Amino acid sequence: MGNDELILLSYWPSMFAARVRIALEEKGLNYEYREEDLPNNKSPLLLEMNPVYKKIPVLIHNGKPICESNIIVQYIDEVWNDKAPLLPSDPYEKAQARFWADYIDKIRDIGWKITYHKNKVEVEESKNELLEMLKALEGALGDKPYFGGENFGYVDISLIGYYMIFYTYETCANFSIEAECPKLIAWVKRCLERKTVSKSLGDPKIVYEIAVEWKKRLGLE
Ligand code: GS8
Repeated sequence: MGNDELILLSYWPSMFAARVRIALEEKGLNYEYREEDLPNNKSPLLLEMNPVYKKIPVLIHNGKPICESNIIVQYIDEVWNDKAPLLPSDPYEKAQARFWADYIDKIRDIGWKITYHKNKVEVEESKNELLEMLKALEGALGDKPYFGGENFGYVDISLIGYYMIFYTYETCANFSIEAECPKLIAWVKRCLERKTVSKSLGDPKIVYEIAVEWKKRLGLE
């Protein structure tokens, strides 16, 4: 698959796009990165390639689009299956990995409430809900270095992009994830030691500045 053309339609603060960037890096694939101007100035290519959701990330492989970040990561793993396997081969283990990736996808809506809700009680409730989820994830991680065991893989990829927005959640609801979930933050640091991860993630403080900007625009500041 040496002559493949890969184009990634992306948006740097997106934890979903980060998944795809990390997977491509883990597989050592070259790709063309195209930053989208979201939310109001999407490229005609994005609208053409993802007419259903009109969202990034989209991976265009030899002209054909693949949409939805977890589906893209699975696709990358299946097509370039000769190195750095991301999903386990055992069907049960694979089902477990998919279960947790699906669970992780529920964080975003709770995080949105933490970031954008005006009502302090609701922010507090959402913060507690988030911590419950992070603790469940910490339990799933256990004492393993990565979610799948010794090797960095699918569930790690699915979750680590949220590191970009953790600082925003902590600042908006005035709490420390590290104080509540130290093992999970130790896992974050372990993941960040990988070049494939650190080069794929944006600065959490700038992500926070973008959120503040949004809050102003929405009249919440
Ligand atoms: C979510 C993608 C998404 O929300 C996935 O790929 O996993 N379930 C999808 N993309 C956002 C940017 S990240 O917040 C997006 O493209 N938004 C543009 C819009 O909503 O118009």
